[in-house]
Amino acid sequence: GFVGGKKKTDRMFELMDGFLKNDPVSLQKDILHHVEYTVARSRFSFDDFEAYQALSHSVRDRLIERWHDTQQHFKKKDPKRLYFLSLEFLMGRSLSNSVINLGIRDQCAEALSQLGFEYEVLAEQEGDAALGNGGLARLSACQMDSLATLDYPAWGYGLRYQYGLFRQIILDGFQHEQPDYWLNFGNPWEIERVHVSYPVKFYGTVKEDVVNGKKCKVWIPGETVEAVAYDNPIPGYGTRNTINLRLWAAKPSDGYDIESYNTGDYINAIVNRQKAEIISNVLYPDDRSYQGKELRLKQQYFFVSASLQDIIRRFKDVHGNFDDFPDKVALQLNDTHPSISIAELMRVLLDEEHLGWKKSWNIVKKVFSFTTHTVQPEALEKVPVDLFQNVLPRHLQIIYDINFAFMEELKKKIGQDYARLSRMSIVEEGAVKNIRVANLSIVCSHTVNGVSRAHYELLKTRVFTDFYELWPEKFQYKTNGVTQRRWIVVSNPSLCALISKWLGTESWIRDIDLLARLREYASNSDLQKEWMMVKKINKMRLAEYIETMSGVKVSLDAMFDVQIKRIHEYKRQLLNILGVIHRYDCIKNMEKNEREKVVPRVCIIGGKAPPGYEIAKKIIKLCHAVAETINNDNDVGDLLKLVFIPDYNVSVAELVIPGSDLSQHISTAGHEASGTGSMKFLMNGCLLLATADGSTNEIIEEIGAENMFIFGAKINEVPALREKDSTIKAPVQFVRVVRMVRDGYFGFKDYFKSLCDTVENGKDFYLLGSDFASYLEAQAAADRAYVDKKKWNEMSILCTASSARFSSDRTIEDYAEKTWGIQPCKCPF
Ligand code: OAK
Repeated sequence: GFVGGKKKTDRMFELMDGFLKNDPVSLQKDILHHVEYTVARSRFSFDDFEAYQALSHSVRDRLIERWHDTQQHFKKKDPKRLYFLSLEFLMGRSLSNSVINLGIRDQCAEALSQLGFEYEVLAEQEGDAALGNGGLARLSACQMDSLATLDYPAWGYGLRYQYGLFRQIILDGFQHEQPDYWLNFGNPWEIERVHVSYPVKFYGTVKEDVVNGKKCKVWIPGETVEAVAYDNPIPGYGTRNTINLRLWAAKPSDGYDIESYNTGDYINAIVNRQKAEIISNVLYPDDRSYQGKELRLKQQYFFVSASLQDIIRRFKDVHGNFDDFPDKVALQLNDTHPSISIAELMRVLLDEEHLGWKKSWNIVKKVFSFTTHTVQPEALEKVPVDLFQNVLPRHLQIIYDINFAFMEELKKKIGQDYARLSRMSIVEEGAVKNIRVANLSIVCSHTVNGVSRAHYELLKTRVFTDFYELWPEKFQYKTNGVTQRRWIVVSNPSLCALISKWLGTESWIRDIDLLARLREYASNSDLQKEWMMVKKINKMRLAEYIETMSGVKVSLDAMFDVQIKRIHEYKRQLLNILGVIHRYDCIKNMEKNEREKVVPRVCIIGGKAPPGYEIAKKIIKLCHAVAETINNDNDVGDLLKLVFIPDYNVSVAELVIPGSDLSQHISTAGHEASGTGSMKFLMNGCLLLATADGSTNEIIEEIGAENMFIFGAKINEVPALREKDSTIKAPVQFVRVVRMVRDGYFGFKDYFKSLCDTVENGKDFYLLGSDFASYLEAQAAADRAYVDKKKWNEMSILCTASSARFSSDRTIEDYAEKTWGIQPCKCPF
């Protein structure tokens, strides 16, 4: 078209004046523009938070430009796309990450300083996006960063919870949960797409029908909720590519309940209609204990249905039929949570596209890949059939049909082995019939991935043995990784600068294998000096934080010993606390001259207990009770401190990890699928004290056992140890420290009784007693190593230098090649 004698597109380019510029002056102009017109404050008076908002909007504008270009480029090239379906994403803060990935951090800092603001202070204004629980959710966030950086044509899909993971406050040493109403102050990092919305249906009945002379099923749903898209741009580092994380929010559907409007009960009709929004209200905080809850099933189906409608629409925009679907679409199931998408895709192909069973099934089994994140059988989701029947009647039929075909096929292969058939069935028979979501996921996916080599072995030998024997070729593993962009560049700028200086390049930020070149300088005393300085700076930062949060003053000469993760019995925070009690007890019983040899320690624990998990909550209380005694004992002074860091989350991790000397990953062997915290500590030159669980064995291969403190029973030893009577195995020191707790040395005698019961009297399922002696030895070895500063520094440098294998870039490249079959699609600059 022509406007005013000019071609419209020419006029537009003229007006747009190219892309936004990133020099400090341009940034300043943009910031002031947003202060005035977006935040609506006067440019002569705005505070830190308003400056943060204005800066964020300026960064957002740049993200949007790249987002547009990337999506347009993908559209033009039409590559096979990866769709990453996850009910949880723990993104943390966006500003600090975006300015790093866009390469404009220094320019922003300079722009702000001339306006009288400090970049670091503004970055701290942002609250975390905590739309997830723990490991699985943060892994998704790291993987999105790698997908963008490596230019893969990928999309993330999830739910836009209004309440993220609860905030933890500690009153009197007890955990209390507070709602995380995180959208309160607006969210500049999302783009609301009011026109990208889909109806999602629930309930109702299924009828027989005839279409084109063929019998078929039609679902007549009873309720419709609208899913509205919120797009969260994910910028890659050192590339223009910016991918999308599309989160769905539930809104009332317009077709809702017209009847009640007509009956005159207008107010009630509105109230009822508004209830639709409940679906995306709140994240379930029960890290992996699954109870068949209707709302949870509705959340899963809601996000899956909207995502698939979106994906199919995008596919149909360019393709006339479904023949190419498996060549253009890879659907990744992040644990079993999105697995209802299998039945949903089948339903769409059968009931809406009328492709027939055979054709539909051939498509379905080629597009799904499934990654499991647990070894605990109780975490495997089971949905009661009654619940399914009520909420998703047509999907239940389809699952029955899939199961019938599977059982027939299986019988042909293994004969009438009914025990095995019933173990492998998707439908669990019994007093309450259940759908085994993991079985559904395995049967219908082309690939099942574990998250570490050890996890893969357990999947084969313990968790999914029957399936492994049937389809060994389906099973793979991709050892987890974390992104060095957030976990070094953003969270530890001084270390980042030091690494780049010694490597003579910043390329390691995209090409992590270059880190290995640091190894040759590990014993160089200049590097060691600078390395120690960086650690010192980060320890100061952490010490200040500890003092503000808990009032405890800690000595920088002490070894900072850290365990931060969700609180679970299997992760054995209790073992850590009992070890601290033992250390305290030893110090108390020492002669003066012996005390001089003690290596001072600051023991730091942080993490949230699932709200309904009594024992986990008691562990938190015990930590506070013990800390109270130790920290107020002048006789002990700086030799030992214990601090609990409240409300552990992604941004707390960014502060704590760089300032740690030693970190603990001490799960009972065979229980941690992988563990990713250890990888973040490793990258930051923090030594590990760990059991041979999850990915630790692979870490040992890279770092060398001589540079770590490994202890405890091995995975294969655990079953036999459980058989024995644990009271016989527990050493006297263990009996003594548990006694102290039981006898009320730290108060709250009655309250701690049930906690002590979990590790005494022949119970001790997680083997704290039998691992205690070797745990103390590993701790003593860490003390000895810490005294030799030169050696310690060398070990620390080697940790960082050998961490390349644990970058999520490596994980994602593995997935792209071996599981998804996708190629990079780089948007030109
Ligand atoms: C959460 C809910 C259900 C099932 C598993 C989880 C979860 O967070 N699992 C964790 O996933 C991480 C990423 O793969 C692993 O590193 C942890 O070992 C695992 O516990």
